[in-house]
Amino acid sequence: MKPTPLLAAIALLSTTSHAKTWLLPIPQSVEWTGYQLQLDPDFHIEGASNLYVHEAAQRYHKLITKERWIPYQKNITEITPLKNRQDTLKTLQISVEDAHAKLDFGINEAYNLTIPDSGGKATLDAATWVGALRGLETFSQLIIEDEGTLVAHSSKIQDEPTYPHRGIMLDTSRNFYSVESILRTLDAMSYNKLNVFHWHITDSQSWPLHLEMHPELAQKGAYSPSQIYTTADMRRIVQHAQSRGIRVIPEIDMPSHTASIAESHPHLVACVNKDWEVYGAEPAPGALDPTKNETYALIEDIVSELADIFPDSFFHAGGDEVNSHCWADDETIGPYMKEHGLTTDQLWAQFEDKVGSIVEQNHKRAMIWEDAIVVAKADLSKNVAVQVWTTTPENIIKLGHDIIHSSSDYFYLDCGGGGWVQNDQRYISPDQKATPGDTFNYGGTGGSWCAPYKTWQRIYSFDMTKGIKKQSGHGQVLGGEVALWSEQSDETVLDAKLWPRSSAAAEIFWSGSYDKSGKRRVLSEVWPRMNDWRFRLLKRGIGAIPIVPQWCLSAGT
Ligand code: CP6
Repeated sequence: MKPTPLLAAIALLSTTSHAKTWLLPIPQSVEWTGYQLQLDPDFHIEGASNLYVHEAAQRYHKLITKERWIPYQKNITEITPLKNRQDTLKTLQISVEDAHAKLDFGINEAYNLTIPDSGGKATLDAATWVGALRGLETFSQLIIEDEGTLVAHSSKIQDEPTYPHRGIMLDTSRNFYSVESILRTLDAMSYNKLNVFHWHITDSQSWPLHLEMHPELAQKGAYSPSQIYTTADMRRIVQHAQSRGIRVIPEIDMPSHTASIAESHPHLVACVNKDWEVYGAEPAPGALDPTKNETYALIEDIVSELADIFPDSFFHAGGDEVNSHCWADDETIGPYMKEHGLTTDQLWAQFEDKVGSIVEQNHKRAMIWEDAIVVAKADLSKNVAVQVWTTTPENIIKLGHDIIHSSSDYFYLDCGGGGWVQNDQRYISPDQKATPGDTFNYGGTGGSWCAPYKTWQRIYSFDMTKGIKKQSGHGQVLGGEVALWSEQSDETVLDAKLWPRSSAAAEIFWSGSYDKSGKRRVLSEVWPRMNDWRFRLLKRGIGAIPIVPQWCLSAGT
């Protein structure tokens, strides 16, 4: 799969000259070889090496012939004049080295795709079946409608992801999302070569998760009986994701963000119904009681049941935003802390350590939010992967932990981040301070806590490598995730909040913030591609929002 020096040199030339293309995310190297080929009426895809490749080949065949997409940017002709169309493209031949690799962290997603200038047979060679899926997606993006016929562009593409972990986090607790809307999101993720669905299933506001071992949790904790994910729903989501090369990482946020557990287990949750501005991060404060054995028994049940439903090797155990008063003011936890001489942070660190062991006993690798390390100073196994949302990544990496970038200033798609908290004072607008009682997150006067809106350009401008030191003993950047917290989202706005902003993230996660020659990717090159991609997503049933007035497109770009 290694590029030959000659090919690499040509690829370098063609990418640095800003070849116009509509591929997104942009492959590591693209070489246009000069021809536009008509897709044969009998065009077919061969070499389905396993069920997933077979299904994907059928999906993409249908998509290619149905979508008939006409791009706004017509001319990649600037670098490769169109030639005649006498040769048709008859076949796409797929070959896969490893058709049975387990879909998991680090699976090889590399592929080589060649559409020969002579027409006939295109080839897609991939190390694994997932690589074949990624290549099929790229192939579909090379097909457009031109003057009424479907055409492909002869090209040689060598591609692989820069980062192995490329995700979207969805919060299904603050507001509920139907299974259908989640399946549609998985489809859209696969179009963007995103490969991790981080499912923040539960939080303080609702517990939409049915568990066989503890049906009372959802019975009492869900918003309604119809807003519960059954075991069958979860298996369906995992299966749909798996067949698109997407891992599903479930998150049970704890010890904080657990007021919904109190609906069924009131004695296991502290500070429920107290003043949220003192006891929590947002309305519905509540944190699991870390001093009770019963708490850990419940966690063990939850983790072991989910470990079976979700085959991925990662399990996200939350671990964010423990409030310093919640435990200290509790009538049994407070005295316990005094007796054992423990601060909130120390008790929190102990909790994280115990939960980490439970996760390990279930043969999973724990992933947690940065807070447990940054705030609680927990000294956890270096195997724990840390999701960074406020701190400088190097602070975590130097401790030996791998990280996932989720900077709230760039990657939070609903509430979060940027400019509205200054000197510990919350601001409603640049010239108006918030006063106690303003309800943040809930759209009242404090709704602007969810500002500023992160544009796709802002997301794209995140530098995945900034401040990262590569030293032995240091952790690594596994990738990134955009996060759709859902205080002000549900499925009525799902597509609009995700797309095409998540496509901007998908490109820097897959292609990297810098191109092969070390140059930062520039928005002037990206935007026409992003625009075409937005329309293509629309064609595929994804409600991606416009990025410019239509006027800009007819005025000629
Ligand atoms: N919910 C949970 C949230 C947030 C976090 N965890 C959050 C915090 C701050 C901002 C946005 C979101 N809503 N469970 C933090 C990881 Cl700005």
